[in-house]
Amino acid sequence: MKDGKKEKKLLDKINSPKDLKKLSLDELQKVSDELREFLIESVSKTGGHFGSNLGVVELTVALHKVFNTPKDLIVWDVGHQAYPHKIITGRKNQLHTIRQKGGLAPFPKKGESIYDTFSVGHSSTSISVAAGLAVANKKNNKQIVAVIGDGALTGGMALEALNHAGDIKADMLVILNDNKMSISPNVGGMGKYLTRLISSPAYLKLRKKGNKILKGVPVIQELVRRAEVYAKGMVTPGTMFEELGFGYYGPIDGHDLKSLAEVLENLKKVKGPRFLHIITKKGKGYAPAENDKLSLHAVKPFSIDVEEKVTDICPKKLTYSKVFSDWICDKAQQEKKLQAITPAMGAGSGLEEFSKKFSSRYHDVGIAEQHAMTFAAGLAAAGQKPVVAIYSSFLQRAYDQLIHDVALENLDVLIAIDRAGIVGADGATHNGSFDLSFLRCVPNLIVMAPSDEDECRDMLEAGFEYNGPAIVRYPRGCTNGKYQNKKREKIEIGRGKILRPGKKIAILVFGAMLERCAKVAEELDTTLVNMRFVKPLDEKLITELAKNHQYFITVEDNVVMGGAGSAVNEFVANNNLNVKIKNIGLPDEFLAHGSRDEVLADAGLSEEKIKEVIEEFVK
Ligand SMILES: Cc1ncc(C[n+]2csc(CCOP(=O)(O)OP(=O)(O)O)c2C)c(N)n1
Repeated sequence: MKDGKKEKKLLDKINSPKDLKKLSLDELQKVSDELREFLIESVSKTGGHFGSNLGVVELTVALHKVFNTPKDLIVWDVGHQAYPHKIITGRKNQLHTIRQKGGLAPFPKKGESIYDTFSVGHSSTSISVAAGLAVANKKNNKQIVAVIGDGALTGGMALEALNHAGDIKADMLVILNDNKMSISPNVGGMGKYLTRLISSPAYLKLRKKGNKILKGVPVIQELVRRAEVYAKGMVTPGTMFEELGFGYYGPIDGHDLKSLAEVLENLKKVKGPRFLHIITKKGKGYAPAENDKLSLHAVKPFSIDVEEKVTDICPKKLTYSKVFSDWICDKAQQEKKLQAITPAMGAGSGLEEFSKKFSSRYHDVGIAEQHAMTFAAGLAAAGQKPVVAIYSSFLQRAYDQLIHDVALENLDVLIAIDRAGIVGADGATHNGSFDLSFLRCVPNLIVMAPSDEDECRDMLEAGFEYNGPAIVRYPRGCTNGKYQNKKREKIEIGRGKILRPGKKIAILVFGAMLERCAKVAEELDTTLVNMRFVKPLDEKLITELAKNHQYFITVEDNVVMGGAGSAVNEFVANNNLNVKIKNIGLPDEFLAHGSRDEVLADAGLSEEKIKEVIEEFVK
């Protein structure tokens, strides 16, 4: 405070990266500190991604100081760490709207800002995108930078891209932000390799010499010398990246702003594929996030002063993930061949307890959905009983593996799909809007959609006992709150259930929209059917219903195109059944972020909208 007035913050004067250019390194350090403070304050009120953003504050400031954005192109991998980037690129005053309806997108989004080079959300894409941009940069007048985490580097795509970009000598810089964490601690040989790089005596020796790079004189000669040294294979650090065709630099401290700025400035002058390894701390600057990196990867609103953990998002009800967690722990007790697989989403998928109780049968394979699926196929081929826990939108990555390696061989794999349908705040990249469409056309699969938690558990059981590939797809978040550990029901494969008899109209519901449809059915006095199976479809039930109903209304939280309702349409048309059909489901568009209920309502899946559509249709 000066003269009783609040001192004006430097950060308040940063409305675009241009404003950073005029500042000294000391001032930039001050901007970083203020940015971190602002971030903590803002995310504590809104919730959102947290630890990763705290970890890249200095890197983001240095990048925008050194590079000439938006002409130079920065591609963020996943993009969950792009809040500081949003703040510096003119969106500070909107940060409080992030992830909310009409507010800033959860990840970089092309239409949102000229500084957002590419829309992201899914992992391990940045090096491919950057390679494409580099090849297209014919005038060679732009700097292209990909920023990728050590978690994202475990994704196959990232490695495929390194392999290619090095080979074609793409003029680009890859910055590896190594914090030893994915959402959970990072897994696998790549992480161990990176650790070895940092701690090897050869590296430590080289680092002393390499300090010259930081001093910058004579920069180019030094870099050329190092490149020659590497080329001759005389030093080990960086070997893998060097072998792939990248000049490897680092590791350096990613919180040391001055060094970062100098190294980036120097690397700007080097041509070809460059790989800079920086070391950061996830959660940097907020002790609870530093200490509990997993829980504070993404947060609900919280009180800054209280060291609280992220509590269950459904305090009074269970989440579907918890239902899965309970089921799989119970089942693993009885069934020793059960093996659980997650592509880096153990906590989110409800496998934390399993990982502690059955560690030898728990497989976090890294951010590697394709491998997760085919690894499960291998286990099943050897007589094990694999359960792949996967988010709907990430399953998109493993589609060929599901078809070619699991379904074609009719292997006994249970796929538990979490976050099916609308996810809410994570938005379009994370919505599980397509799974029913892309799954129901695959031979040998059975596809179940539970309408509540009891059914979810019973279906998991049925899918596990079924001898072949089985899918159970359930939504994000809270269940209906009825889980009573009631007597378990044996789910009959391919059979739906009439829940309420009515007149003229039958509402055929697939999955989580059942509860809202039950109210509509009551109000309009319609028949209500819990279809349970998208595949095999209960054709017998549909044939029976067609005899005494004029109208079918199908409801699902999947795109209408090719979805569960389409399966009913096909059956009705092919069998010349005398009913008129209306399909209610998600529209043919990418639905933006908002709360789950807001997005569902906008898509026409609120009780009111469903009722309105039915009334209009049967008028
Ligand atoms: C294809 C895909 N799988 C899983 C995820 C979920 N996910 C988001 S961030 C993240 C961890 C990324 O770790 P890292 O790249 O090391 O970044 P950090 O969070 O440590 O900064 C994961 C698994 C995703 N976004 N995309």
